[in-house]
Amino acid sequence: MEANIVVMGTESVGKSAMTVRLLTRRFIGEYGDIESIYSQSFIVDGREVTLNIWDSPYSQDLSVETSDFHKKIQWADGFVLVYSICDRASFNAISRLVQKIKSTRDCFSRDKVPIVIVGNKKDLHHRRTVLSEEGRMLALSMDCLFCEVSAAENYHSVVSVFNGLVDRMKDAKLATKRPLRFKGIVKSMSAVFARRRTDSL
Ligand SMILES: Nc1nc2c(ncn2[C@@H]2O[C@H](COP(=O)(O)OP(=O)(O)OP(=O)(O)O)[C@@H](O)[C@H]2O)c(=O)[nH]1
Ligand SMILES: [Mg+2]
Repeated sequence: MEANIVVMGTESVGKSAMTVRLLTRRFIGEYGDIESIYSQSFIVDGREVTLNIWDSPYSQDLSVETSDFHKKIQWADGFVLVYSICDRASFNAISRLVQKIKSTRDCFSRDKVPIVIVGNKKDLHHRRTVLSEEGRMLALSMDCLFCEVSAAENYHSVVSVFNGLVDRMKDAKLATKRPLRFKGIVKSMSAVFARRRTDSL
């Protein structure tokens, strides 16, 4: 069983921090400009589950119909769209990104697209410029999940983002009555991560 997840959002919102936190439980502070697809396998109920997570630095080209953007959209089973609660522009970019993903996906399939919108850097509450309620309302209006997290301070909140997304991906497959690729994944990703794993980082 395998699921492809793309992490997107504008510059320095914490895409790499969240990805690395999920895969290693650690927050290392600086992440550079590395573009990677990280694959991590877990043994769940005796079966192997692999999450392939594509993390890349923000590129202005997202606004253009680039082949790279299309490649990502086609490849993904689900999307993690990140903004920073201290960066209004990063929040404003999210709705356009959702629209672009949905319109691009419509060309390929009629499936409901599993998306989670994430407000990161919750620990910087004294610098907050985007209210929780704004994030929640945006997600509701675009039929996406919503979470606020701190990749810097909280591992479990990051796990819950991916946990929610995996649930959504399962629902999407069920709704379209396509073969269920995620059958057997336990509800709690914390339980998954507590088990034996093969790190690729
Ligand atoms: N305080 C705080 N800082 C964070 C958090 N997450 C990330 N950062 C910091 O924000 C900066 C950018 O984090 P990255 O993970 O590199 O951001 P990114 O979205 O991957 O950026 P690009 O790859 O350049 O697009 C780094 O200095 C991180 O240490 C968080 O939850 N809280
Ligand atoms: Mg990055």
